[in-house]
Amino acid sequence: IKNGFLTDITSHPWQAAIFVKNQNSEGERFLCGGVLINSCWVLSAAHCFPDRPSNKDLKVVLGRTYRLIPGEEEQRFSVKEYIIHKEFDVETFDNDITLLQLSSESGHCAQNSNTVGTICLPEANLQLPDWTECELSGYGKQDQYSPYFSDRLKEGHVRLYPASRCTSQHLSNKTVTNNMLCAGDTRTGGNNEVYVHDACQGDSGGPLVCMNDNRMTLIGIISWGVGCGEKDVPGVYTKVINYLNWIQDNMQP
Ligand code: 4AZ
Repeated sequence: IKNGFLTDITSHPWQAAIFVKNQNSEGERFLCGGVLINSCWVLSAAHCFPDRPSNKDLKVVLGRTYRLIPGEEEQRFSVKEYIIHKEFDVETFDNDITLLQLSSESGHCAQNSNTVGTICLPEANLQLPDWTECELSGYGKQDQYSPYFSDRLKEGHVRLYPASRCTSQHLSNKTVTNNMLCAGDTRTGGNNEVYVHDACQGDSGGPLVCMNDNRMTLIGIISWGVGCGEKDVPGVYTKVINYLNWIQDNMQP
């Protein structure tokens, strides 16, 4: 997250951290964010898995505030299977969505606690007003040019852009499809002293969450952008509402 605030997992208990085993060596590296949608399933982005790692090489951690430091109440899982959307387009990032099924030696999936909880999916007809304020979270870079991911979970505050302001014209001529939505920090200051909140590399797969009917609801999955936190350039998110059937059909117990 560029700008934004350091936060605690207790404020974003649906946030997942996905790790992958290093090739030809010990240890694991941080891969992407994810979001817990029910006790056994995490949503993430398809572009997080370009090398199609074996399920056995993936780990999902819930309940962790510091990216690399085990939380006292964290829950660690293996991945039983993961399902990349069959129409994911590596060129445009259309259909940038993946489901991961959690498994553990105990046979249990995630258990609700102060640090672990599910996010609500939207109802099929949900249409939030343009400029609704929402939040994103992640362990990604704090600057486009930083070589490092954040040591600690951060959150950012952004507003939903109207579709008319979410076109390739607004995003360096990159393809924007109807499966994408834009959100950005609309504050203006007349100069560059405005600290624009935005997602950045490593936040991908994590949540864009908006309040609806007093429930925090998953509206987007962090997907791509042009730079991080540039004034008037929104981040691009997978439009979760377009995938409710895909999620239900692929999430078999
Ligand atoms: C990335 O590289 C990425 N500013 C994700 C989101 C944004 C930029 C980059 C949005 O995963």
